[in-house]
Amino acid sequence: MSIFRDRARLILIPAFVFSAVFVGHLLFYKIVSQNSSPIWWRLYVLTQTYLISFSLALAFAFGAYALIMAKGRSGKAVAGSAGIALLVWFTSACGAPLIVVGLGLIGVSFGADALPPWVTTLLTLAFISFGVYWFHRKGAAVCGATCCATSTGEHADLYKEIGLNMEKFSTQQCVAGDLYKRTFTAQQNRPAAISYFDDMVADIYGLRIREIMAAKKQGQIVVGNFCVFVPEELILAAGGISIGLCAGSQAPIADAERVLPRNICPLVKSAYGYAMTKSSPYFQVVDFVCGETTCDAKKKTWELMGREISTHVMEIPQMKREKDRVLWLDEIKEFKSKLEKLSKKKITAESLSQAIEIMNRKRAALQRLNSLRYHRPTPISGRDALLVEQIAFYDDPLRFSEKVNILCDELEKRVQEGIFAAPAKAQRVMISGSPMALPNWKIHNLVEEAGGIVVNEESCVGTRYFSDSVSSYDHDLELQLAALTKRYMKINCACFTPNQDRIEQILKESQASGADGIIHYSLQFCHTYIIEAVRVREACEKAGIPFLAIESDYSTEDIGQLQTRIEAFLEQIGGRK
Ligand code: BJ8
Repeated sequence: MSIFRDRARLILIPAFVFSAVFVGHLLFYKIVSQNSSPIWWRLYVLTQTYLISFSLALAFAFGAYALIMAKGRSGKAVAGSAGIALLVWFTSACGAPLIVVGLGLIGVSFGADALPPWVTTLLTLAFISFGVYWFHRKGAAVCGATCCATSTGEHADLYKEIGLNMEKFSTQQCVAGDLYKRTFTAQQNRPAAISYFDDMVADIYGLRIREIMAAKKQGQIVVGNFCVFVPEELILAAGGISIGLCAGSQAPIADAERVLPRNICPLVKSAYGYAMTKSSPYFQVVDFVCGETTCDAKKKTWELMGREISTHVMEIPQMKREKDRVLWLDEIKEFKSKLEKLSKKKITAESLSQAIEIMNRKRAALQRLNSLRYHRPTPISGRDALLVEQIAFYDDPLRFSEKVNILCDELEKRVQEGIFAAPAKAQRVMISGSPMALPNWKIHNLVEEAGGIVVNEESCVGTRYFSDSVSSYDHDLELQLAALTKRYMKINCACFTPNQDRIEQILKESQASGADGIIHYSLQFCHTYIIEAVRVREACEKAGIPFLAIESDYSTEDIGQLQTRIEAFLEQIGGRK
């Protein structure tokens, strides 16, 4: 009877504490979701992480205490139990250590009947260690806690080596982790092959950075860039690694605004904030960054960026005449020389041909994924497709292409089996405009939470990045450089004038993707896209395509207002069908 009572206590006390925390957590979420201020979200993430962890550990301590006292065990056993509870709390600051505590409880429960306290303690410790390890390695993507203290701890040696500002980094990643959880894991019926990309995001500041550091030690150079105009082929041909450094996070903006004016585009502020606070592992591992002159915000920021990191600037023409093509070819050649000097490697026709082949393969995989989205109904959500497109800027290009093709194989099968990401009646939306750098998932989230589905991005994380291939010309370097120039000059960024090609491209993609309407997305203060939206609207009106122009930053402040506008837009599209 007494054993039964003790065991009941063991279960009931933790269950009661856990339920109380769970209900409190839901109430808090309710308050926070109605109040979108970033401070509230930050508070929510912090309490979620620490309160739940601490409460579960406390529950564990109660249970263990109750059991050990009931069995007449020594004070040492009780102290051991409390110590374990603290360890659970300390090591599982991930926010969801239920499995860890569960294993610990089983250890105590079984051990206490037959074994001496020190064996029980050791067993429990082993269970907990295994639980923490398992949870962190396999479960991080599930909980979305890219931020967790354990993750930071696991790579502490690496971060020390690259001189990362740990204080800034930890707080910034906690916010991103929670955002990831809300955006992706809430979705139903995701393709299994998306798990590679989930895992990649979950450890985006860990394994990939380790890989890059290992490559650097072998003599490879690492080049950061901010624009799809920078020819990645040349970086690869010089034996280098190319990393997209455009930033989509609100977290470093407050720091950036201590230097930069507030009224410039958040992409620039976010990237500069990471560089100046040394809080992004990617900025810490690059040998130099390559900026460009697409807009005023960027070109003036490079002057300041140069104080933090070695910076090379490419002059991107603003028109597409023959003399502009000549200028761009010249810029490409200068970039090539810069890479050769740094890498101490000559770029040859052969190495460039291989690099062109790698990039073409990557583009073909992304094109394949995009064309699968055009199926009605679509087999993959816009959020998942966007995630893949964003990871394209970080991952190893060959491995990335292989994983995208595996995903496409699965999607083709889903289409045959009739498994889709949204019902056929869901409103299909194409997003056009400014790039959405990781972790900017705001608009996709709002559209898909409101019942629509995003089927295409006419942007630099979308079709502008992977639309055209480069002709290879195996043995002639000059012809290869001319082919690169030609391919990159086809990118229709709003920085060009006139830019009729972009308008035509938008209409073409809208038709191909079967979009029911277009949302034109401009980053706040991005004058080129905001102004060009006028012409896109006119073209859409003429073609009878429903159109909505949105201007937004990375904060959560306009979410309520955007939600209302997007819901009304989807209703408008729905009514026309
Ligand atoms: S080719 S879109 S990646 S410049 S930074 S222009 S959003 S104000 S990013 Fe871009 Fe190259 Fe063009 Fe593409 Fe506007 Fe911000 Fe400037 Fe921007």
